[in-house]
Amino acid sequence: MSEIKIIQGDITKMKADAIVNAANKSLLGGGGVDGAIHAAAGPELLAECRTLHGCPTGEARITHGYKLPAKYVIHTVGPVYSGDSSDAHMLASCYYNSLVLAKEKGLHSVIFSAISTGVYGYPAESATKIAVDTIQKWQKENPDYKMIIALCAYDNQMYRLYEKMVA
Ligand code: AR6
Repeated sequence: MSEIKIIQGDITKMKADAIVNAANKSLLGGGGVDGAIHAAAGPELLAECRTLHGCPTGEARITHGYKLPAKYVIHTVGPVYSGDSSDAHMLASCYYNSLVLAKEKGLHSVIFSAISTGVYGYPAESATKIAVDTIQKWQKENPDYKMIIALCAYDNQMYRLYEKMVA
């Protein structure tokens, strides 16, 4: 019932029930995709984020999308890559908890940014494998729920990695 797609480009231009932001624990914006999402959504997004009082690593929170084409933004906080075994567990939790939240909210299409692979330094190859494995685990556990799950690559290299992992 659900499917995984790979797409490339600027996630702030993409239409879906929700896009998933690579946020930090404050949820008050930053650089990278987080900065781009806040800039495109407008100041109301930051105002709603302030009411959430942050988010621990590995968890997810949801807000409206405001001026974005996406109806909602799921904010998840990836691990800062340290080389410790807890990194993989935390990154998997980001994908899993974002999908749990999307289903709770009754959403049927979600586009993920490549959590932790920018400023937070997670090696792209292992991060994409964790993303795909975790999404597939969620799909197996939710066989009757219709969800289009897209992985958004910003550059060609990430796109090729996703292609390799999904194949
Ligand atoms: N659309 C899609 N993907 C993008 C875009 C975009 N517009 N811009 C960047 N990416 P990063 P992190 C990709 O650094 O590593 C922020 O300051 C980018 O190529 O945004 O989880 C937060 O506030 C990379 O593959 O997130 C945190 O403090 C991916 O998005 C911190 O950065 C994630 O890169 C989070 O770091």
